[in-house]
Amino acid sequence: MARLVIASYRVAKPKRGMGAGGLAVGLAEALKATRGLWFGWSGHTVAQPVPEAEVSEIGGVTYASIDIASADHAPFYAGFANGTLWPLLHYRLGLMEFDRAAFAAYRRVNAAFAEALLPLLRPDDMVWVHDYQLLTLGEELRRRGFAGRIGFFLHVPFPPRDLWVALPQGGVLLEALLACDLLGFQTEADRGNFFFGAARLLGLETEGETLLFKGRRIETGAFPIGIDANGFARTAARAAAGKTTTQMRESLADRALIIGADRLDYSKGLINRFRGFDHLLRGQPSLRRRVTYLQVAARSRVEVAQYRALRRELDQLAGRINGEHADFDWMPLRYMTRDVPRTTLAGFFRIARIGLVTPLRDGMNLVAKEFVAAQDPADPGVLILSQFAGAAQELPEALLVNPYDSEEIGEALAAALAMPLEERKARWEAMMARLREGTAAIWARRFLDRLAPA
Ligand code: GDG
Repeated sequence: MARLVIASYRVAKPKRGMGAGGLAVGLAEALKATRGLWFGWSGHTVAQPVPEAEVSEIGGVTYASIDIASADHAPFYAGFANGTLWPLLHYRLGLMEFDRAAFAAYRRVNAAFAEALLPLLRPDDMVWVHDYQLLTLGEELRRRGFAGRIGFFLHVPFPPRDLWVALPQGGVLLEALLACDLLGFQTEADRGNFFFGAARLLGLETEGETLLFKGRRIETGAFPIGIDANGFARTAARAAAGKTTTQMRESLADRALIIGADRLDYSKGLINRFRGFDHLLRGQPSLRRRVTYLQVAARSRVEVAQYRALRRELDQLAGRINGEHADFDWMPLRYMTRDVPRTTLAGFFRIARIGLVTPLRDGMNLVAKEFVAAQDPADPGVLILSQFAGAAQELPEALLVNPYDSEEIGEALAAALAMPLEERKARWEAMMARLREGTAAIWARRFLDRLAPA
Protein backbone atom coordinates (compact mmCIF):
# COMPACT_ATOMS: atom_id res chain seq x y z
CA MET A 1 0.00 0.00 0.00
CA ALA A 2 1.27 3.48 -0.90
CA ARG A 3 2.31 5.81 1.90
CA LEU A 4 -0.53 8.02 3.11
CA VAL A 5 0.09 11.76 3.38
CA ILE A 6 -2.59 13.84 5.10
CA ALA A 7 -2.71 17.59 4.64
CA SER A 8 -5.06 19.64 6.80
CA TYR A 9 -5.10 23.13 8.28
CA ARG A 10 -4.50 21.79 11.77
CA VAL A 11 -2.44 18.73 12.63
CA ALA A 12 -3.80 16.50 15.39
CA LYS A 13 -0.60 15.23 17.01
CA PRO A 14 -1.38 12.55 19.59
CA LYS A 15 -1.16 13.92 23.14
CA ARG A 16 -1.19 11.89 26.27
CA GLY A 17 -4.45 11.77 28.21
CA MET A 18 -6.48 13.22 25.39
CA GLY A 19 -9.24 11.21 23.79
CA ALA A 20 -8.78 12.09 20.16
CA GLY A 21 -11.64 13.40 18.03
CA GLY A 22 -13.14 12.08 14.78
CA LEU A 23 -10.52 12.89 12.21
CA ALA A 24 -7.52 11.75 14.24
CA VAL A 25 -9.22 8.47 15.14
CA GLY A 26 -10.24 7.75 11.59
CA LEU A 27 -6.86 8.46 10.14
CA ALA A 28 -4.70 6.90 12.85
CA GLU A 29 -5.02 3.36 11.54
CA ALA A 30 -4.14 4.20 7.93
CA LEU A 31 -1.32 6.52 8.99
CA LYS A 32 0.22 3.85 11.19
CA ALA A 33 -0.19 1.05 8.65
CA THR A 34 1.65 3.01 5.94
CA ARG A 35 4.08 4.84 8.27
CA GLY A 36 2.41 7.95 6.94
CA LEU A 37 2.90 11.68 7.17
CA TRP A 38 0.54 14.36 8.52
CA PHE A 39 1.23 17.88 7.31
CA GLY A 40 -0.34 21.19 8.35
CA TRP A 41 -0.04 24.46 10.23
CA SER A 42 2.19 24.69 13.30
CA GLY A 43 -0.22 27.04 15.08
CA HIS A 44 2.32 29.89 14.89
CA THR A 45 2.48 32.94 12.70
CA VAL A 46 5.81 34.68 11.99
CA ALA A 47 6.82 37.68 9.90
CA GLN A 48 8.94 35.64 7.48
CA PRO A 49 8.16 31.90 7.57
CA VAL A 50 10.91 29.57 6.44
CA PRO A 51 9.79 27.31 3.59
CA GLU A 52 10.96 24.11 5.33
CA ALA A 53 8.53 22.21 7.53
CA GLU A 54 9.44 21.19 11.06
CA VAL A 55 9.35 17.42 11.17
CA SER A 56 8.98 14.99 14.09
CA GLU A 57 8.08 11.34 14.45
CA ILE A 58 5.68 9.80 16.97
CA GLY A 59 4.87 6.09 16.94
CA GLY A 60 5.96 5.53 13.35
CA VAL A 61 3.95 8.48 12.01
CA THR A 62 5.71 11.62 10.79
CA TYR A 63 4.24 15.01 11.69
CA ALA A 64 5.33 18.04 9.67
CA SER A 65 4.20 21.61 10.16
CA ILE A 66 4.94 25.10 8.95
CA ASP A 67 4.32 28.59 10.27
CA ILE A 68 2.05 30.97 8.35
CA ALA A 69 3.11 34.54 7.50
CA SER A 70 1.63 36.94 10.07
CA ALA A 71 0.36 39.25 7.34
CA ASP A 72 -1.46 36.38 5.61
CA HIS A 73 -3.05 34.51 8.48
CA ALA A 74 -5.94 36.86 9.27
CA PRO A 75 -7.06 37.43 5.65
CA PHE A 76 -6.62 33.70 4.95
CA TYR A 77 -8.37 32.34 8.03
CA ALA A 78 -10.77 34.96 9.40
CA GLY A 79 -11.11 36.46 5.92
CA PHE A 80 -11.53 34.11 3.02
CA ALA A 81 -11.85 30.73 4.79
CA ASN A 82 -14.28 31.76 7.52
CA GLY A 83 -15.70 35.07 6.29
CA THR A 84 -16.35 33.95 2.71
CA LEU A 85 -16.26 30.18 2.29
CA TRP A 86 -17.76 29.02 5.60
CA PRO A 87 -21.02 31.02 5.29
CA LEU A 88 -21.33 30.22 1.58
CA LEU A 89 -20.78 26.50 2.10
CA HIS A 90 -23.45 26.62 4.83
CA TYR A 91 -25.96 28.30 2.48
CA ARG A 92 -25.69 31.68 4.27
CA LEU A 93 -25.15 34.10 1.40
CA GLY A 94 -26.31 36.99 3.58
CA LEU A 95 -23.29 36.48 5.84
CA MET A 96 -20.75 36.05 3.06
CA GLU A 97 -18.16 38.77 2.67
CA PHE A 98 -15.74 38.94 -0.21
CA ASP A 99 -12.47 40.73 -0.58
CA ARG A 100 -9.92 40.13 -3.34
CA ALA A 101 -6.97 40.73 -1.02
CA ALA A 102 -8.24 38.01 1.33
CA PHE A 103 -8.59 35.60 -1.57
CA ALA A 104 -5.03 36.37 -2.63
CA ALA A 105 -3.83 35.59 0.92
CA TYR A 106 -5.78 32.31 0.83
CA ARG A 107 -4.01 31.36 -2.39
CA ARG A 108 -0.60 32.33 -0.94
CA VAL A 109 -1.12 30.18 2.14
CA ASN A 110 -2.15 27.19 0.01
CA ALA A 111 0.89 27.78 -2.21
CA ALA A 112 3.18 27.99 0.84
CA PHE A 113 1.74 24.69 2.10
CA ALA A 114 2.50 23.07 -1.27
CA GLU A 115 6.00 24.53 -1.35
CA ALA A 116 6.83 23.05 2.06
CA LEU A 117 5.05 19.74 1.48
CA LEU A 118 6.53 18.96 -1.94
CA PRO A 119 10.10 18.14 -0.79
CA LEU A 120 8.65 15.66 1.72
CA LEU A 121 6.71 13.75 -0.94
CA ARG A 122 7.71 10.58 -2.75
CA PRO A 123 6.35 9.96 -6.26
CA ASP A 124 4.07 7.08 -5.23
CA ASP A 125 2.58 8.74 -2.12
CA MET A 126 -1.18 9.08 -1.81
CA VAL A 127 -2.00 12.62 -0.70
CA TRP A 128 -5.29 13.26 1.09
CA VAL A 129 -6.18 16.93 1.50
CA HIS A 130 -8.83 17.98 4.02
CA ASP A 131 -11.44 20.67 4.00
CA TYR A 132 -12.34 24.15 2.87
CA GLN A 133 -9.16 25.87 4.07
CA LEU A 134 -7.13 23.97 1.46
CA LEU A 135 -9.23 24.02 -1.71
CA THR A 136 -6.29 25.03 -3.91
CA LEU A 137 -3.54 22.89 -2.36
CA GLY A 138 -3.96 20.02 -4.83
CA GLU A 139 -3.56 22.37 -7.77
CA GLU A 140 -0.47 23.96 -6.21
CA LEU A 141 1.11 20.52 -5.77
CA ARG A 142 0.41 19.67 -9.42
CA ARG A 143 1.88 23.00 -10.53
CA ARG A 144 5.08 22.02 -8.73
CA GLY A 145 5.20 18.66 -10.49
CA PHE A 146 3.60 16.15 -8.10
CA ALA A 147 1.99 13.50 -10.30
CA GLY A 148 0.84 10.97 -7.67
CA ARG A 149 -2.71 10.40 -6.46
CA ILE A 150 -4.43 13.31 -4.68
CA GLY A 151 -7.75 13.01 -2.87
CA PHE A 152 -9.78 15.78 -1.27
CA PHE A 153 -12.50 15.52 1.37
CA LEU A 154 -14.89 18.33 2.22
CA HIS A 155 -16.06 18.11 5.85
CA VAL A 156 -18.75 20.77 5.41
CA PRO A 157 -21.73 20.92 3.03
CA PHE A 158 -21.48 21.97 -0.60
CA PRO A 159 -24.26 24.34 -1.72
CA PRO A 160 -26.33 24.26 -4.91
CA ARG A 161 -24.97 26.01 -7.99
CA ASP A 162 -27.15 29.11 -7.70
CA LEU A 163 -25.50 29.92 -4.38
CA TRP A 164 -21.99 28.98 -5.48
CA VAL A 165 -22.06 31.38 -8.44
CA ALA A 166 -22.32 34.30 -5.99
CA LEU A 167 -18.66 33.70 -5.14
CA PRO A 168 -16.57 35.83 -7.50
CA GLN A 169 -13.78 33.23 -7.63
CA GLY A 170 -16.13 30.24 -7.66
CA GLY A 171 -15.10 28.96 -11.07
CA VAL A 172 -11.40 29.25 -10.26
CA LEU A 173 -11.89 27.22 -7.08
CA LEU A 174 -13.85 24.49 -8.87
CA GLU A 175 -11.07 24.15 -11.43
CA ALA A 176 -8.47 24.03 -8.67
CA LEU A 177 -10.30 21.10 -7.08
CA LEU A 178 -10.25 19.23 -10.37
CA ALA A 179 -6.47 18.88 -10.00
CA CYS A 180 -7.34 16.06 -7.55
CA ASP A 181 -8.23 12.50 -8.57
CA LEU A 182 -11.02 11.90 -6.05
CA LEU A 183 -13.34 14.44 -4.42
CA GLY A 184 -15.24 13.20 -1.37
CA PHE A 185 -18.30 14.71 0.31
CA GLN A 186 -20.30 13.92 3.45
CA THR A 187 -23.59 13.10 1.73
CA GLU A 188 -24.97 12.30 -1.68
CA ALA A 189 -26.71 15.71 -1.69
CA ASP A 190 -23.39 17.53 -1.24
CA ARG A 191 -21.74 15.40 -3.88
CA GLY A 192 -24.59 16.09 -6.29
CA ASN A 193 -24.47 19.83 -5.67
CA PHE A 194 -20.77 19.88 -6.47
CA PHE A 195 -20.95 17.45 -9.38
CA PHE A 196 -23.80 19.03 -11.28
CA GLY A 197 -22.67 22.56 -10.39
CA ALA A 198 -19.12 21.97 -11.64
CA ALA A 199 -20.25 20.11 -14.75
CA ARG A 200 -22.61 22.91 -15.70
CA LEU A 201 -20.44 25.90 -14.78
CA LEU A 202 -17.29 24.55 -16.42
CA GLY A 203 -19.08 22.77 -19.26
CA LEU A 204 -17.66 19.33 -18.38
CA GLU A 205 -18.62 15.93 -19.69
CA THR A 206 -19.53 13.31 -17.12
CA GLU A 207 -19.59 9.53 -16.86
CA GLY A 208 -21.52 8.17 -13.89
CA GLU A 209 -19.96 9.90 -10.86
CA THR A 210 -16.85 10.89 -12.83
CA LEU A 211 -16.08 14.33 -14.25
CA LEU A 212 -13.94 14.59 -17.39
CA PHE A 213 -11.59 17.57 -17.44
CA LYS A 214 -8.65 18.26 -19.77
CA GLY A 215 -8.25 14.58 -20.59
CA ARG A 216 -8.31 13.55 -16.92
CA ARG A 217 -10.94 11.64 -14.94
CA ILE A 218 -11.97 13.08 -11.59
CA GLU A 219 -14.01 10.77 -9.43
CA THR A 220 -16.52 11.99 -6.86
CA GLY A 221 -18.20 10.13 -4.02
CA ALA A 222 -20.18 10.42 -0.79
CA PHE A 223 -18.22 9.24 2.26
CA PRO A 224 -20.16 10.01 5.45
CA ILE A 225 -17.67 10.39 8.30
CA GLY A 226 -18.20 8.22 11.39
CA ILE A 227 -16.96 7.89 14.94
CA ASP A 228 -15.45 5.06 16.94
CA ALA A 229 -18.87 4.22 18.37
CA ASN A 230 -17.79 1.37 20.66
CA GLY A 231 -14.81 3.34 21.92
CA PHE A 232 -16.96 6.37 22.69
CA ALA A 233 -19.52 4.14 24.43
CA ARG A 234 -16.77 2.78 26.70
CA THR A 235 -15.48 6.28 27.46
CA ALA A 236 -19.00 7.42 28.31
CA ALA A 237 -19.74 4.44 30.57
CA ARG A 238 -16.48 4.96 32.45
CA ALA A 239 -16.99 8.71 32.75
CA ALA A 240 -20.57 8.29 33.96
CA ALA A 241 -19.27 6.38 36.98
CA GLY A 242 -16.70 9.09 37.74
CA LYS A 243 -16.67 12.10 40.03
CA THR A 244 -17.67 14.87 37.60
CA THR A 245 -20.71 13.06 36.22
CA THR A 246 -21.76 12.09 39.74
CA GLN A 247 -21.59 15.74 40.78
CA MET A 248 -23.56 16.68 37.71
CA ARG A 249 -26.21 14.05 38.45
CA GLU A 250 -26.55 15.24 42.04
CA SER A 251 -26.92 18.83 40.91
CA LEU A 252 -29.84 17.83 38.69
CA ALA A 253 -31.89 16.61 41.66
CA ASP A 254 -33.85 14.11 39.52
CA ARG A 255 -34.60 16.56 36.77
CA ALA A 256 -34.28 15.34 33.18
CA LEU A 257 -31.12 16.64 31.50
CA ILE A 258 -31.28 18.10 28.01
CA ILE A 259 -27.81 18.54 26.55
CA GLY A 260 -26.29 20.41 23.63
CA ALA A 261 -22.56 20.72 22.84
CA ASP A 262 -21.35 22.70 19.89
CA ARG A 263 -18.72 25.14 18.80
CA LEU A 264 -20.21 28.60 19.20
CA ASP A 265 -21.03 28.92 15.49
CA TYR A 266 -24.03 30.39 13.68
CA SER A 267 -24.37 27.22 11.61
CA LYS A 268 -25.28 25.30 14.76
CA GLY A 269 -28.66 27.01 15.18
CA LEU A 270 -28.18 27.92 18.84
CA ILE A 271 -30.49 30.95 18.83
CA ASN A 272 -33.45 28.94 17.51
CA ARG A 273 -32.56 26.13 19.88
CA PHE A 274 -32.71 28.43 22.92
CA ARG A 275 -36.03 29.76 21.64
CA GLY A 276 -37.25 26.17 21.26
CA PHE A 277 -36.47 25.55 24.93
CA ASP A 278 -38.25 28.78 25.80
CA HIS A 279 -41.31 27.49 23.90
CA LEU A 280 -41.21 24.27 25.90
CA LEU A 281 -41.20 26.14 29.19
CA ARG A 282 -44.00 28.45 28.10
CA GLY A 283 -46.15 25.83 26.41
CA GLN A 284 -45.81 23.06 29.00
CA PRO A 285 -45.97 24.61 32.44
CA SER A 286 -46.21 21.13 33.98
CA LEU A 287 -42.73 20.36 32.69
CA ARG A 288 -41.18 23.42 34.26
CA ARG A 289 -38.86 22.56 37.14
CA ARG A 290 -38.65 19.02 35.75
CA VAL A 291 -35.94 19.77 33.19
CA THR A 292 -32.49 21.30 33.06
CA TYR A 293 -30.89 22.22 29.76
CA LEU A 294 -27.08 22.32 29.64
CA GLN A 295 -25.66 23.98 26.55
CA VAL A 296 -21.90 23.82 26.12
CA ALA A 297 -21.07 26.36 23.43
CA ALA A 298 -17.30 26.30 23.17
CA ARG A 299 -15.96 29.65 21.95
CA SER A 300 -14.75 29.44 18.40
CA ARG A 301 -13.22 31.76 15.75
CA VAL A 302 -13.34 34.78 18.02
CA GLU A 303 -11.34 36.69 15.42
CA VAL A 304 -14.39 36.72 13.12
CA ALA A 305 -16.87 39.54 13.85
CA GLN A 306 -19.98 37.42 13.21
CA TYR A 307 -18.93 34.95 15.90
CA ARG A 308 -18.52 37.72 18.44
CA ALA A 309 -21.95 39.09 17.53
CA LEU A 310 -23.52 35.66 17.95
CA ARG A 311 -21.92 35.32 21.37
CA ARG A 312 -23.48 38.61 22.50
CA GLU A 313 -26.90 37.57 21.21
CA LEU A 314 -26.74 34.18 22.92
CA ASP A 315 -25.55 35.70 26.21
CA GLN A 316 -28.55 37.99 26.14
CA LEU A 317 -31.05 35.33 25.23
CA ALA A 318 -29.75 32.94 27.89
CA GLY A 319 -30.05 35.72 30.46
CA ARG A 320 -33.59 36.48 29.39
CA ILE A 321 -34.73 32.84 29.47
CA ASN A 322 -33.29 32.27 32.93
CA GLY A 323 -34.53 35.61 34.17
CA GLU A 324 -38.03 34.80 33.10
CA HIS A 325 -38.34 31.15 34.10
CA ALA A 326 -35.85 30.52 36.91
CA ASP A 327 -36.77 30.03 40.53
CA PHE A 328 -34.63 30.51 43.61
CA ASP A 329 -33.74 26.79 43.53
CA TRP A 330 -33.98 26.08 39.81
CA MET A 331 -31.99 27.39 36.87
CA PRO A 332 -33.57 26.05 33.65
CA LEU A 333 -30.65 26.83 31.32
CA ARG A 334 -27.01 26.24 32.14
CA TYR A 335 -25.01 27.91 29.42
CA MET A 336 -21.22 27.63 29.23
CA THR A 337 -18.90 29.09 26.62
CA ARG A 338 -15.91 27.26 28.07
CA ASP A 339 -14.51 24.13 26.48
CA VAL A 340 -15.38 20.95 28.41
CA PRO A 341 -13.02 17.93 28.35
CA ARG A 342 -14.10 15.24 25.94
CA THR A 343 -14.53 12.53 28.57
CA THR A 344 -16.64 14.84 30.74
CA LEU A 345 -18.90 15.51 27.77
CA ALA A 346 -19.20 11.78 27.14
CA GLY A 347 -20.34 11.19 30.73
CA PHE A 348 -22.88 14.03 30.51
CA PHE A 349 -24.21 12.65 27.23
CA ARG A 350 -24.78 9.32 28.90
CA ILE A 351 -26.89 10.64 31.75
CA ALA A 352 -28.83 13.07 29.55
CA ARG A 353 -32.41 12.28 28.65
CA ILE A 354 -32.25 14.33 25.46
CA GLY A 355 -29.47 15.26 23.05
CA LEU A 356 -30.43 18.48 21.30
CA VAL A 357 -28.61 18.90 17.97
CA THR A 358 -30.26 21.46 15.72
CA PRO A 359 -27.81 22.98 13.21
CA LEU A 360 -29.29 25.09 10.42
CA ARG A 361 -26.87 23.27 8.13
CA ASP A 362 -24.05 20.85 9.00
CA GLY A 363 -21.72 18.66 6.96
CA MET A 364 -22.21 15.67 9.24
CA ASN A 365 -22.37 16.64 12.94
CA LEU A 366 -20.43 14.27 15.10
CA VAL A 367 -22.08 15.39 18.33
CA ALA A 368 -25.26 13.64 17.17
CA LYS A 369 -23.35 10.41 16.66
CA GLU A 370 -21.44 10.75 19.93
CA PHE A 371 -24.66 11.33 21.86
CA VAL A 372 -26.14 8.11 20.46
CA ALA A 373 -22.95 6.13 21.13
CA ALA A 374 -22.80 7.37 24.73
CA GLN A 375 -26.25 6.09 25.75
CA ASP A 376 -26.95 3.39 28.31
CA PRO A 377 -28.53 0.54 26.29
CA ALA A 378 -30.91 -0.22 29.17
CA ASP A 379 -32.22 3.33 29.40
CA PRO A 380 -31.22 5.33 26.33
CA GLY A 381 -31.94 9.02 25.86
CA VAL A 382 -33.59 10.56 22.82
CA LEU A 383 -31.76 12.39 20.04
CA ILE A 384 -33.48 15.46 18.58
CA LEU A 385 -31.74 16.16 15.30
CA SER A 386 -31.96 18.78 12.57
CA GLN A 387 -33.06 17.45 9.21
CA PHE A 388 -30.30 19.65 7.73
CA ALA A 389 -27.39 17.85 9.42
CA GLY A 390 -25.63 15.27 7.25
CA ALA A 391 -26.11 12.83 10.14
CA ALA A 392 -29.88 12.89 9.59
CA GLN A 393 -29.38 10.63 6.55
CA GLU A 394 -28.03 7.86 8.75
CA LEU A 395 -30.12 8.54 11.86
CA PRO A 396 -33.75 8.72 10.72
CA GLU A 397 -34.85 7.19 14.04
CA ALA A 398 -33.94 10.43 15.80
CA LEU A 399 -36.74 12.96 16.28
CA LEU A 400 -36.01 14.98 13.16
CA VAL A 401 -36.91 18.68 13.26
CA ASN A 402 -36.77 21.71 11.03
CA PRO A 403 -34.34 23.88 13.03
CA TYR A 404 -35.84 27.11 11.70
CA ASP A 405 -39.09 26.32 13.54
CA SER A 406 -38.45 26.93 17.24
CA GLU A 407 -41.93 25.77 18.14
CA GLU A 408 -41.26 22.45 16.46
CA ILE A 409 -38.12 22.15 18.59
CA GLY A 410 -40.24 22.83 21.68
CA GLU A 411 -42.75 20.16 20.63
CA ALA A 412 -39.99 17.64 19.96
CA LEU A 413 -38.59 18.29 23.45
CA ALA A 414 -42.00 17.55 24.97
CA ALA A 415 -42.38 14.41 22.83
CA ALA A 416 -38.92 13.19 23.83
CA LEU A 417 -39.63 13.73 27.52
CA ALA A 418 -42.83 11.67 27.19
CA MET A 419 -41.33 8.87 25.10
CA PRO A 420 -41.75 5.41 26.66
CA LEU A 421 -38.70 3.26 27.36
CA GLU A 422 -39.56 0.65 24.71
CA GLU A 423 -39.70 3.23 21.97
CA ARG A 424 -36.47 4.88 23.14
CA LYS A 425 -34.75 1.51 23.06
CA ALA A 426 -36.03 0.59 19.60
CA ARG A 427 -34.93 3.91 18.10
CA TRP A 428 -31.56 3.82 19.84
CA GLU A 429 -30.78 0.23 18.80
CA ALA A 430 -31.40 1.02 15.14
CA MET A 431 -29.19 4.10 15.30
CA MET A 432 -26.39 2.42 17.25
CA ALA A 433 -26.27 -0.52 14.83
CA ARG A 434 -25.77 1.90 11.96
CA LEU A 435 -23.02 3.80 13.79
CA ARG A 436 -21.13 0.55 14.33
CA GLU A 437 -21.26 -0.13 10.59
CA GLY A 438 -19.88 3.28 9.70
CA THR A 439 -16.99 4.03 12.04
CA ALA A 440 -14.28 6.61 11.46
CA ALA A 441 -11.82 3.88 10.49
CA ILE A 442 -14.26 2.43 7.94
CA TRP A 443 -14.81 5.92 6.52
CA ALA A 444 -11.07 6.42 6.00
CA ARG A 445 -10.64 2.96 4.48
CA ARG A 446 -13.52 3.50 2.03
CA PHE A 447 -12.02 6.79 0.85
CA LEU A 448 -8.49 5.45 0.55
CA ASP A 449 -9.56 2.26 -1.25
CA ARG A 450 -11.23 4.43 -3.83
CA LEU A 451 -8.19 6.75 -4.07
CA ALA A 452 -5.61 3.95 -4.38
CA PRO A 453 -4.20 3.51 -7.90
CA ALA A 454 -5.96 0.72 -9.78
C1 GDG B 1 -16.79 19.88 11.03
C2 GDG B 1 -18.12 19.98 10.27
C3 GDG B 1 -18.41 17.52 10.49
C4 GDG B 1 -17.89 20.15 20.94
N1 GDG B 1 -17.87 20.93 22.04
C5 GDG B 1 -16.83 20.51 22.77
C6 GDG B 1 -16.22 19.46 22.09
N2 GDG B 1 -16.88 19.26 20.97
C7 GDG B 1 -16.53 18.22 20.01
C8 GDG B 1 -17.65 17.28 19.74
C9 GDG B 1 -17.28 16.76 18.35
C10 GDG B 1 -16.58 17.95 17.72
O1 GDG B 1 -16.17 18.80 18.77
C11 GDG B 1 -17.49 18.76 16.83
O2 GDG B 1 -17.73 18.07 15.66
P1 GDG B 1 -18.99 18.40 14.75
O3 GDG B 1 -19.03 17.37 13.70
O4 GDG B 1 -20.20 18.38 15.59
O5 GDG B 1 -18.81 19.88 14.19
P2 GDG B 1 -17.61 20.80 13.57
O6 GDG B 1 -16.63 21.18 14.59
O7 GDG B 1 -18.33 21.94 12.93
O8 GDG B 1 -16.91 19.88 12.45
C12 GDG B 1 -19.07 18.88 10.69
C13 GDG B 1 -17.01 17.49 11.12
O9 GDG B 1 -16.22 18.58 10.68
C14 GDG B 1 -16.28 16.18 10.81
O10 GDG B 1 -16.22 15.93 9.43
O11 GDG B 1 -19.21 16.53 11.10
O12 GDG B 1 -20.26 18.94 9.94
O13 GDG B 1 -18.72 21.27 10.49
O14 GDG B 1 -16.40 15.70 18.41
O15 GDG B 1 -17.72 16.31 20.74
N3 GDG B 1 -15.15 18.78 22.54
C15 GDG B 1 -14.65 19.17 23.72
N4 GDG B 1 -15.18 20.20 24.45
C16 GDG B 1 -16.27 20.90 24.01
O16 GDG B 1 -16.74 21.83 24.67
N5 GDG B 1 -13.58 18.51 24.21
